[in-house]
Amino acid sequence: MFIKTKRGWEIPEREATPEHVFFNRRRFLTGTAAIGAAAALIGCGEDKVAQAEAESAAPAADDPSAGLYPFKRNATYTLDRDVTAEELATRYNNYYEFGSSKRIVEEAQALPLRPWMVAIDGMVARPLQIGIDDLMKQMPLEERLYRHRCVETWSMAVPWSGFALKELVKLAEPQAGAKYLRFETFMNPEVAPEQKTPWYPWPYVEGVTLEEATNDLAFLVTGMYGKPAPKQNGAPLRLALPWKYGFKSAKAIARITFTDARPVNFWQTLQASEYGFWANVNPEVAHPRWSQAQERLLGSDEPRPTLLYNGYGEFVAGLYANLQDEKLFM
Ligand SMILES: Nc1nc2c(c(=O)[nH]1)N[C@H]1C(S)=C(S)[C@@H](COP(=O)(O)O)O[C@H]1N2
Ligand SMILES: [Mo]
Repeated sequence: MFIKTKRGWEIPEREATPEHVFFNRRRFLTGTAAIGAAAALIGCGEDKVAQAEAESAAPAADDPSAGLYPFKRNATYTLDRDVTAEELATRYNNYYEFGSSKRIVEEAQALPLRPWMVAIDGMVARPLQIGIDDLMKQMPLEERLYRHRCVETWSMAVPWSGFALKELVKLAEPQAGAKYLRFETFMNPEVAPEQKTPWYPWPYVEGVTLEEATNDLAFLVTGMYGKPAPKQNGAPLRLALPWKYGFKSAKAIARITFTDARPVNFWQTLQASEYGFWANVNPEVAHPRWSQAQERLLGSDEPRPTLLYNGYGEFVAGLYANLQDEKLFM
């Protein structure tokens, strides 16, 4: 964040990184990591950085799922805007395990994707440990065009590949008392050194209600742009909850726990006054530090109006009809 490699489509850093504003100060006071990273960048021209990223961002040639792509597109989900250029959607990321800047492509390549076990446990008929490739074999694979809206106000539109979360719920056979799903990202400080920092509540945790999880729109992502997802976008398994702010869409999921206790998510643990459990997109409910009325698509400098539920009200508004006392929009 100290050295800015400016590109036309980038949102000014002061607008684009508010999620971690509080914590950077502490990081600055306590650590020299950021200074080291900045020094490394000084010695490295933009072209070289771009080239290194291009080489490292391609899905691994030996990915055993590569032959399954592309998946058939589900025509139910259509966009009101162009699909974001792949180059932008796969180079401008939030992935705090690998750093708090938007340029973590190179760092993320350290994550090994196989073997990748997903634990499905808690209040289910039979707790399960399943490899990602076995899981994909059992799921109806499809492609969906979804909008994505980060709480920081940038947005994109992506062709995600994967399967409906409700299909995994079926596989898991939740017990009668299960009310929530809790998602946990991998924990491995050796490959994700940021996980050694004490001021973040690792591992990254997210959660939804069982009712949200079985809504048609809730999607588990394995790929994007007709290929396995690159590591920086959350391979081999991430969420896409397009009616919620982007932080709900946890990356690199290693555990899914069915529970009767509402999960406390990563950002809520850090700053409960700014980030809650529901985090549904609403242009009229401002974040405490900025307005949510508008957003900016990656690749465009034009602000455009934010949509209630990010434009997915017809699918999800009914989930919240009886929850008006909850803080649904933060
Ligand atoms: N494990 C993990 N998942 C995460 C994050 C993160 O830092 N770690 N960032 C979230 C945020 S704030 C956003 S906006 C999206 C960004 O996804 P993208 O990099 O594919 O655009 O991932 C979400 N999932
Ligand atoms: Mo975000």
